[in-house]
Amino acid sequence: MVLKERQEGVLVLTLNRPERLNALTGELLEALFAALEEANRDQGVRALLLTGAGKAFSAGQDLMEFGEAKPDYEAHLRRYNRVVEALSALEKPLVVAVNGAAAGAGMSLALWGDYRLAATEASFTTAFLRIGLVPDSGMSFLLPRLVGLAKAQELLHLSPRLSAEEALALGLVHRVVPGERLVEEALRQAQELAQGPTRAHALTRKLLLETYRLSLTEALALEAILQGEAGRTLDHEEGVRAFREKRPPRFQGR
Ligand code: T3D
Repeated sequence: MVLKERQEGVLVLTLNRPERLNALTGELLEALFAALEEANRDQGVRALLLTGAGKAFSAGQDLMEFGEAKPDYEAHLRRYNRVVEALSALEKPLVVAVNGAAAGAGMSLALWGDYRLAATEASFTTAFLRIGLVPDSGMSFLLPRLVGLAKAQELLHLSPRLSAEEALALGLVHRVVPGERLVEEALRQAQELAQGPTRAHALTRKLLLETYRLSLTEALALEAILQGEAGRTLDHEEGVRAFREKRPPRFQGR
């Protein structure tokens, strides 16, 4: 369901239900959650790359999963929320490579990347309201922050299907590359991040997510606390030493 492959300090996670456009099932979500938890614990993993197998990134919830039965949405959403909490609490930088369609919760997952690349042929649609649901998996939290309230209203209420270039123009992704180069480029980016000051990346993720709900005074206080933590890392010492010695830093992720 989720392929795991180590490429030096990068853990590549591939959603692997290509015959169903990597639509999300309870089983796939459990596998993704376990992989994220394991990656967080593994000191050797210093960056993650998330992508999809086949022609889609993910079509969101598998609408065939429950057959004719009406799912217990609240219970099912707990599985989603565990994954989203794990993504937001990830202590390593996350690169997402959107290889094809990203819809509904599949699009939500993509937005959790710290650096998001899309293949030229990728597309994005919020999809939720088209089937009478509300946005989930953190979409209501992230989307207005990424694109502003007015655009989020349009993308949710009208649910257009955006091309990769349109997604780039809105800031939903950072870069668009030809499909045949997507994974190579995403891996190169993830490997660069994996050579970085891992703790400072983790603390920066935390700051960017938390400061939205804080006042300026609270944000400054949090910056000071986390700067204290970053300042105690060996990577900070190494960064300053390398600057003074006019050489590239060799960060150890500690
Ligand atoms: O707790 C809960 O359950 C609530 C949680 C909700 C989270 C959500 O994610 S809600 C949103 C669910 N997703 C959608 O509504 C997206 C539906 N799919 C689409 O909009 C489009 O299929 C795509 C934009 C993803 C891709 O379009 P395209 O043109 O590339 O492919 P297609 O022809 O529409 O689909 C190809 C096949 O995949 C087709 O099956 P067939 O006819 O070849 O047998 C289609 O039915 C199937 N498929 C597409 N999306 C899903 C799916 N099968 C199951 N679940 C899907 N989500």
